[in-house]
Amino acid sequence: MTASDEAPNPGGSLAERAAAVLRRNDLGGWTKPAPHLYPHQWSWDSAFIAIGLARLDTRRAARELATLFAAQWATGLVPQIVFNPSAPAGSYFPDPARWACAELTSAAPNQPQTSGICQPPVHAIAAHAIRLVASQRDDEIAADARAFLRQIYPRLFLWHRYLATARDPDRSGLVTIYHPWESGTDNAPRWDVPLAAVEVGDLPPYTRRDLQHVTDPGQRPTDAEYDRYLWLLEALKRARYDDAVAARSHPFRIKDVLFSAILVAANDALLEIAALVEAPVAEQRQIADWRDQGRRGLAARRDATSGLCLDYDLRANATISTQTIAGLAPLVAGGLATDEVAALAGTLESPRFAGHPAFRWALPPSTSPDDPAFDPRSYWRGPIWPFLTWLFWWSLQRAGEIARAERLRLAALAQIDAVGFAEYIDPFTGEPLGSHDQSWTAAVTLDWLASPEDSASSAAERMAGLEG
Ligand code: 2M8
Repeated sequence: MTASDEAPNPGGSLAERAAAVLRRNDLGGWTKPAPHLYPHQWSWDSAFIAIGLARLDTRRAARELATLFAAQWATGLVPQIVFNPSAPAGSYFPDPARWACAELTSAAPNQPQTSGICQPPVHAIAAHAIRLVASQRDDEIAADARAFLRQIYPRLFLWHRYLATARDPDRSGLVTIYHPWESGTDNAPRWDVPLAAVEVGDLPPYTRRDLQHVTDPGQRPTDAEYDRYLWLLEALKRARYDDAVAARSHPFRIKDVLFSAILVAANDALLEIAALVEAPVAEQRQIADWRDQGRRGLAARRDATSGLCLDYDLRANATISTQTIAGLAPLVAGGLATDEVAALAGTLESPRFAGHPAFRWALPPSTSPDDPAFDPRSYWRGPIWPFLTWLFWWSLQRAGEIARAERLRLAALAQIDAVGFAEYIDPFTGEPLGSHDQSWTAAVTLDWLASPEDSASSAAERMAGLEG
């Protein structure tokens, strides 16, 4: 066990253990990502958590998203963190006082307090998943899910409009991020070069809180990275979180292909939701335009030599040439020709990613072992993240690659059964790293166990007694 806090070790089936993790991390209406390391509500964690919760209780899953969207900014931004006022003092940094959002912009809510950046928009995908599961339950549950979609749709539309406009003033189809934390893949090698170009000025002092929750600091970002993270935060504060100002002068401005691909897939989901709630036709057309523009933007970022889709550094006017899982982003966006799907899925399964001969399970690592910056134990620089495996499993299914998707699902379930609900995992040794009992790991496990590919009887057996 590398995490400093002992992992509880309850018995029971995998599904029971996964449900127990979500129950323990449930703070009433929302779920913390991990027992100690992350004591607040995180945006994209909650979306994946809702997908898993839907398998237990679709109303509770809907509430997870509704709680998050109650903190949406007037601009449409859905904040990366919604702060928990009851979190133990000093348990996480940066705290609300450091962000000072409501003091600096009227776009931020006074309550609840939030951070001033965002994360990938998985939410429409989650809302749509809730509806799908609910439609297989009784009439009352299905009706509640439809009511939830009617309530959340305008907020999702505002969120996507924010990303397609304020975060893409040139209408490139690609979203600009202002901070590695916005990508969700915080210390991935793709941010090394642009982060090195950020000159840290007079930084107010701070104490890292994340290191108290892991035994080995090597599993977390370095102090040099944290200084830059905090400096970028100060830069956003100086801009008063104004997108127009940040778009001109912020020292970290990247067209993030994975974020953008998730928005494309989320626009597909939002389009289905829009039809279900009978949204105005003009809005439905707008969503389809955003989606198509996104696909064109991603196609323009494909690198013929590596076959990967590459991020673009707007400040340096340069392509970021690294080999990470984000390079396979077009698979997530969908809408590809059959040969393009086959090429990307082939790369996913090749020794450059999941097919490395020394990997314990054939699962995609966050960074390719071929990248010079690959590190199998350091956070986003190599370890396997089960929720990301889920995203590629889901994408392969959407692309009709059922056999490949099934191979991923079975390997991922075998991995989680062996190591528990770890935040991330060393691809060679299978050692669980970061936090134990990570909520989104438990959530995707529940979804995998209940997915149609699980043989009807064993799925029913595993899920028996879990539904609320
Ligand atoms: C990690 O990021 C946070 C900052 O957002 C951190 O390191 O403190 C990332 O893995 C991110 O993707 C995730 O949403 C968050 C909570 O699980 O932790």
